[in-house]
Amino acid sequence: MYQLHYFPANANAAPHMILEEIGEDYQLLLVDRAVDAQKSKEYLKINPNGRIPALVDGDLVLFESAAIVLYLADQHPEAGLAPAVGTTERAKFYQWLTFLTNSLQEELMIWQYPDRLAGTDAAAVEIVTRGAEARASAYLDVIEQHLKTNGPFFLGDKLSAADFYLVMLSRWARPMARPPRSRPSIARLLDKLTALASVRRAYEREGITDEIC
Ligand SMILES: N[C@@H](CCC(=O)N[C@@H](CS)C(=O)NCC(=O)O)C(=O)O
Repeated sequence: MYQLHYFPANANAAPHMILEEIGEDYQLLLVDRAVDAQKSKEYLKINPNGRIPALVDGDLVLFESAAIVLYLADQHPEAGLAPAVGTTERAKFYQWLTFLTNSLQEELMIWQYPDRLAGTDAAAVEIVTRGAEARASAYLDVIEQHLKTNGPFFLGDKLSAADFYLVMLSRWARPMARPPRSRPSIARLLDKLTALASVRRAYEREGITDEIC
């Protein structure tokens, strides 16, 4: 049975929604950030980066949420969450999922934890925070433009794992001056996704009871 190491609404949320969408049995294992369990000796054996999430599938131990999402989508082609390998649709799917994890997610992490780059210098923290928010906002504008022309989902009419990934990041980005939902085509995608039982169940099982994003 799959085991997903998680903390509520952390980077496990996208893999978790995918697990729910697939409908396979899985076990949730809390990594309690309140006591820095992600840095414990035991957890570092699972993810040497001390970061959440990690997926265990028998002998396979995987970290990086996008890699977990891709793995699950490929293991369960019947769920139809990723286009067939070798197609142009698959290439576009790689593009958007990589853009989400590599560009938007990274900028949001800097925005949320500016001190990790700027240290204790308040002025530097302010500069890093503002810069990261501006860059994340520009990435969201690119997504909005794409969804406006080609939506409602990243791959047009076809739901894919990339759409679930945007839900996870949109929750994190809610406190931005221009939150993701202020963009109409992103809001349309988020409305469709948060209406799915799989998405609601994943957050509920993590103990999230407020509006998802
Ligand atoms: N790129 C990684 C990022 C993972 C990550 O940074 N997770 C955060 C929670 S959202 C974490 O574990 N933070 C704890 C820490 O940095 O100590 C992924 O997508 O899996």
